[in-house]
Amino acid sequence: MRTVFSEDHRLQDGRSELIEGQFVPVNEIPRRAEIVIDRVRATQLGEVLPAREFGLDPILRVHDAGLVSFLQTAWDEWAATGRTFDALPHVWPVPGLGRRLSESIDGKLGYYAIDAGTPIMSGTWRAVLASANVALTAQKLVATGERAAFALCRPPGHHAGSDFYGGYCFLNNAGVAAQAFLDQGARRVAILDVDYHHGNGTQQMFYARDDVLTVSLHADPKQEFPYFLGYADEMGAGVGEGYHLNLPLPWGTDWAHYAEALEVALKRIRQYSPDALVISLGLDTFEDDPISRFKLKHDDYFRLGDRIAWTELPTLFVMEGGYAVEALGVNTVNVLMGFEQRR
Ligand code: OKP
Ligand code: ZN
Repeated sequence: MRTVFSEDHRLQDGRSELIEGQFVPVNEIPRRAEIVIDRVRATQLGEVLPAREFGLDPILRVHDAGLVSFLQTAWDEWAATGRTFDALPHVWPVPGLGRRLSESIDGKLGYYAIDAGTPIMSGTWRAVLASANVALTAQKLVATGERAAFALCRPPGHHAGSDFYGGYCFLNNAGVAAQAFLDQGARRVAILDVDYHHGNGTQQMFYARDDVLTVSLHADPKQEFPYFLGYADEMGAGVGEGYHLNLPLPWGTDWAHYAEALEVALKRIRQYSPDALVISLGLDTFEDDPISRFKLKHDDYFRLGDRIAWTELPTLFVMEGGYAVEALGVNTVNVLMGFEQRR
């Protein structure tokens, strides 16, 4: 299959993130994308194409205009205060204490961000826009007849919702692509999120809709980020009731247990009979991932790709997480090779 990639991802290059009370060097580093594109080339997965430009319209189909304009100007507003280091929030609205949009950049950061792990710097917006354009370029390949394509997006997207960002994500690349399929004539689209973390942005974005089925396998939020959403009893709202499926799994989950939940997910997707399938492809389920606690091995990723192919759907793979950086190229391409029955 073909891969879409943009060098502009390098403009997102944060210094530190807040995890468990400490500032640590960011996990979501430029090298992640470099190691994946190197592996794509070394294995001759297929042609590598640059991203095309789509403007803001397809983004604004699923994101709030306020969030988008905030992301465009946040760095300049931050730098105007004289700060030369990455922008992070330090105070948040909680229910019962108001949620005014302050004119202060610090107020705006807390208003739109869900965590202090997602730094904004001078190149963030360009990297974020390029990542969405990577997804949209690959989406077009699938919409115009290719069985599958790989959007090598960075930064990732599944924690970004219609009007919030965080969890290393700014715009929801998979969500933008899913909406693009619908806008180009698809009647139904499914998103399957196999990242270790619950895709709270994706869930929020499509929760009250029945034209996008969202299914997620992830570490149980009672143990793991993002903590507040991703539980099994969240099944959609309004006309979207029954069109969201969470399959939370405990720390320590290995392939045998993962595969059982995957079959439940894939059967629900087949039953929905979508016109296209978008995979939020996170590889942080790997046994050596530094911030995660599942136990998948290199070869399990061939199996994952093979099971996804069983749906027989036009499939867009969208890169999400994965922080065992030296293994990330192998694990990512193993999924894509498994999908193509090449190994
Ligand atoms: C982004 B993606 C864990 C702290 C987690 C944020 C994780 C964001 C993951 N103790 N901090 O891979 O889903
Ligand atoms: Zn993740």
